[in-house]
Amino acid sequence: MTMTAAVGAVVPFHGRNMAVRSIDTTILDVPTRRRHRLSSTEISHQSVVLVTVLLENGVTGHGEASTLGGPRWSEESVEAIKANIDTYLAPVVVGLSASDLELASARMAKAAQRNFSAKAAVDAALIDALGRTLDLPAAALLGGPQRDRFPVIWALASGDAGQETEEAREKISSGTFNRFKVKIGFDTPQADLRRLQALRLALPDVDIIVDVNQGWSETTCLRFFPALSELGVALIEQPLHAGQIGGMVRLAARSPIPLMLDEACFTETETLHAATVGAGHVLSLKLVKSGSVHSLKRAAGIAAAAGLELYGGCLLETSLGAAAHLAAFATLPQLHWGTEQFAPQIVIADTVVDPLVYRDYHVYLPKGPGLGVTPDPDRIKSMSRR
Ligand code: MUC
Ligand code: MG
Repeated sequence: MTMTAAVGAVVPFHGRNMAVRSIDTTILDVPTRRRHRLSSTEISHQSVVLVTVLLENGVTGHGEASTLGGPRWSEESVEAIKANIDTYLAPVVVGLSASDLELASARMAKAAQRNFSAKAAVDAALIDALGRTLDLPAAALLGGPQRDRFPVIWALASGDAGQETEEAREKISSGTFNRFKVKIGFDTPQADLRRLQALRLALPDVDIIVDVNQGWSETTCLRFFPALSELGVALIEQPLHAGQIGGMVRLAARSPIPLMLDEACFTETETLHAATVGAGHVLSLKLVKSGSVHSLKRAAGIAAAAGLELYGGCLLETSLGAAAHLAAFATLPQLHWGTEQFAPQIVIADTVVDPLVYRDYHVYLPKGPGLGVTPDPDRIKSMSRR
């Protein structure tokens, strides 16, 4: 047998025959409790792609590909994710063992540029199937958990300070969330500031961070950061366009508030560059940016080595996608800012029978095998796009 033929050959793992027989995709339209606004788009329901991997041993694994409002937050839409998995990614993964995670990633990288949400969902489904076959939680397969619960952040994003105050108070009194991320950048900076002032007045003691989603110019930042600082804003996420790394470097050097990199850092290379030149102080980690849990862990390592702090990001995943993030986040040596995996609480009906648990202002890592959550067939059927 030649070396080339050996690479990727299907070798049953301990006789468990974990070869991938098929990969299926379904677009789900998941209703949300309220409108969610950000500078680039707004949604009143969340759409995701459910990825189902079936192994030769009969075990199934699931992953979730998330996007936000079509190809607006990033270039991926659910329609494109489905088409690209069906046409380009599934064919290069079928036949591999579910344990061939790095090989599957390498093949997917060759088959399609970027498309990180699509790739991450296939990766998560393989991990789920692997964990279910071996009766091990995903975090155990990824290096072992260092924490089993995470301080959790809720996003205030209706744009109406009155509604947001009420929502925040309800989260605090129910013991679910007491730290908040306010989405800004979809109104004028003056209106953003008035809204933040109203929120600070109503919620004097809570941690507030803001996410501008690339909505401000450097000049606007210079003018308005001091006011954000006076309001006690703890972190400013991606104020400038993702490509304006030079501007982020200049702002980071003089900002009174730490800056978080989000849309500017998808790949490990982008993360290395931004971290090296000093374009921010914190990195938001998301599977939709990394394309696999192993790549997310490498990005976390690069950022941490350069002195950045880490934040567990989201793209409004339901419990299925959130569980994949928590498995990866659990294994990191440090996760300084906790996580914003709040979306299982913003959807009217979750995709799984056993949604994530939110208690004592923490979200808990599921304990079961694989991702530790199980899709609800009836809900999946009712949410499936025809
Ligand atoms: C983002 O840019 O962080 C995550 C939470 C939220 O409210 O929006 C998303 C995307
Ligand atoms: Mg963001």
